[in-house]
Amino acid sequence: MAFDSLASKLQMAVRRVTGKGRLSEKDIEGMLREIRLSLLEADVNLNVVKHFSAKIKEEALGAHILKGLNPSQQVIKVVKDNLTEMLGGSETPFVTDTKTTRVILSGLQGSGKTTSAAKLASFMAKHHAKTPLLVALDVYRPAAIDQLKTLGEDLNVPVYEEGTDVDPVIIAKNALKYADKHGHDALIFDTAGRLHIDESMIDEIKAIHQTVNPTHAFLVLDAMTGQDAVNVAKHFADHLTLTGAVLTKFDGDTRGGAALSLRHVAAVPIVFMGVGEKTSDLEKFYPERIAERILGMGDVLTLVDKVSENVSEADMMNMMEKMTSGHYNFDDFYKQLKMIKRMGSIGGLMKLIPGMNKMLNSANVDESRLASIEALIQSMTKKERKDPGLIKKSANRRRRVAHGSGRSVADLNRLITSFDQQMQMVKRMGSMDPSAMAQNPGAMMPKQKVKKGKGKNRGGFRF
Ligand SMILES: Nc1nc2c(ncn2[C@@H]2O[C@H](COP(=O)(O)OP(=O)(O)O)[C@@H](O)[C@H]2O)c(=O)[nH]1
Ligand SMILES: [Mg+2]
Repeated sequence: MAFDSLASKLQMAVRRVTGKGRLSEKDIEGMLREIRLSLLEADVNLNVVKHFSAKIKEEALGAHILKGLNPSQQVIKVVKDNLTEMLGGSETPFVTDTKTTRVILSGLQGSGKTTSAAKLASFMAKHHAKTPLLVALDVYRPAAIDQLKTLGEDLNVPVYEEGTDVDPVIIAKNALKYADKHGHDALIFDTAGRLHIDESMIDEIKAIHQTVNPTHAFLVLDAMTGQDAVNVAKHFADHLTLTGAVLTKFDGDTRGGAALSLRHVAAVPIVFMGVGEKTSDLEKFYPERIAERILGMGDVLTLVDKVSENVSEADMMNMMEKMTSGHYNFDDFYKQLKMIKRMGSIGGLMKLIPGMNKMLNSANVDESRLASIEALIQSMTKKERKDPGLIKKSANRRRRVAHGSGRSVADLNRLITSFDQQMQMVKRMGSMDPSAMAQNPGAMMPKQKVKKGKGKNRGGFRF
């Protein structure tokens, strides 16, 4: 996954200050040195590294932070905010025209233009109720037109093309007329790329821009090419009016340099990221969420999105209320497990929970253990499920439940431990309102203590 190495290094750097009640200037300096190194290793532009390192230093050394409450959490917030800023600050929305939305994609050969064109068609059909038309303007490579047609067929999106002998500017003009006549309210223009930037390519795209008057002029960049991608972007941005970038191949092991430098070197915001070869592998780019992921804070918002797709809000509120009010019981625990099951792989989901990522490294979340938990809870009496204290207090009850479910008492004890851990975690989260969480993300950082212990499952969340 993208950013893996940067993430582990930055988390290490930040850990220098976590959990400390007091911070000295030396602590901050040590952390900053490591942050600078990790960013440079991730191929982030040198000027960007210098600028942000200076900013983090200034903000982190602010008197109110070092003398204030929880200095380490505040320092982590400073790092997170600056990382978010490097990634572009606030999200750049993708708005469509009420009438006809016109998107032009440009970029070097192989950057992912044709694939992204198809992805965007699919995205607009799904999220903006558009009836898209793909337009083949790469007239230099016959294979490029075929590629677009194959993708279009899969998506059931028509492709407008006039072969390889017509000037792309004329094709663009005709495509606009065609769309008008056939009820297409979104056009995506797939243009030709070269292996290197050259004047004739820029001139051609300029002419297409003039004809199309695009709603969005996106530069498509391959995240894997790091600093090169940023240089290409700068050159394009110097000659064309770009509204944003689509950063592709985020699913690869990109070090992250392009994503972290683009905004500041080329002043181009990243609007979308490509996360795979399939036409559905396109995601909106949320700088803050990515910064949180890099710092191992989990991706609470993505989790919330996922949960809300699968669980009604009433269910969710009800559960949260129970958890924070101390009325949470085995029945609720069981219900929640079923929800998690409905949402898909627990492993993937757990990674989105703050702190869980770290714990998972040493824990094996075995989905088959879910069945074991189910059996254990089902063997409890109604009363026991409602009042977890009964089971905890009585060895007799524990033996009976374990026996009835065909599991061991150790299995049941593990279940009780994870139930308790969850209660504690939720209490911590529940005592903060969401805005406080945003103010103070450090509070959600993994607690180091959890990793201690011996043996196979040491310290992890056990099921
Ligand atoms: N893994 C991955 N591959 C991608 C992504 N976007 C494009 N590709 C692949 O990159 C290669 C070049 O893409 P293409 O769309 O033909 O680039 P173009 O020359 O700019 O039109 C193809 O093999 C694509 O499948 C992405 O987000 N992730
Ligand atoms: Mg192409």
